[in-house]
Amino acid sequence: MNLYAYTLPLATPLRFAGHTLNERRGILIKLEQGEHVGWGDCAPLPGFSHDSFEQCRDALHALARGETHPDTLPPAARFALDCARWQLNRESRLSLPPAIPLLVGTPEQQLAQFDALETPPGEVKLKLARDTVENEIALVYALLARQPKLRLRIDANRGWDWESASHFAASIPLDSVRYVEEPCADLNDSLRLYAQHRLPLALDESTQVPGFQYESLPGVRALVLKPTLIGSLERLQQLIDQATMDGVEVVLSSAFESNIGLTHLAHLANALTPASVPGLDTLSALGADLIAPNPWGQNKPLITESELTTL
Ligand code: OSB
Ligand code: MG
Repeated sequence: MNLYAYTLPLATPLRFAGHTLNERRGILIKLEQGEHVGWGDCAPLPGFSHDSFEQCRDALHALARGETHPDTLPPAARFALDCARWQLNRESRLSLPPAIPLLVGTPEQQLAQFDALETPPGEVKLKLARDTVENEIALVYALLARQPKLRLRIDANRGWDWESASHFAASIPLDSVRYVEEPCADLNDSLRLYAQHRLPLALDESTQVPGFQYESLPGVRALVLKPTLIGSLERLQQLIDQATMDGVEVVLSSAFESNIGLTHLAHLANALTPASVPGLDTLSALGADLIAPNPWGQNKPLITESELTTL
């Protein structure tokens, strides 16, 4: 096993829960077995992940020295190891899943990003609960005026209080909403949005609390699962099985991994959640590719293996 540290420039800074990121740091794992090579990307996201770069680095060093078991790795490190092993054992061509454009920033910026899309998408993901509710309701209507059949995945990242969320839910056409991810800080408030307004819900942050167990909740249409935050692919598969058996969709989602991690996520979505379209529109934020050009055709400078720092 070889370990490399990488740092990728960000086109614009990323902000999560008070953290401002000006660059994206991560670790690449390289496994070799005969002719076969498997790469894995360990990229915990500061402000969102519960594990850190340093924790993952120390745990992977301990693993390389044979001092620890994969089961004890932090999630991002375990995800990288499992992907590298997965790639070692199967070399397959990637068919790219359809894109769900991720709109970010102020309502004006999100609208401008939508207008700049080359092909009008059937579905987009909006990041809301960042501006006034009135401005965000206006954004929804502006998008629907441009494309009446547009379906919305909305992510509030727990940013609304009950009054704001409730006002939002009562003011928009609900048949345009596929789901709202984590509207309120309190899960009971989110569940109440379905009970009172029939707002369809999705869970993201709620699935990342340590010891999370799948349970059936009225109004929850989807689990948005980020393999970088879950870690073990076996555990990911278990959650997918439990949700699917309960009629709840699983949408795999990225967290600004490098092209290496994001390519694994596309493979995983094809293999594990073939009936749903994953949310992977995070590559354009990153200023370079690692090891090989990304399969999305985004043109970026390439950082080769020999240019990476051995960890
Ligand atoms: O909350 O879903 C989130 C990316 C990084 C951190 C958190 C989130 C995201 C995304 C990824 O929204 C894109 C997607 O899910 O479509
Ligand atoms: Mg989310």
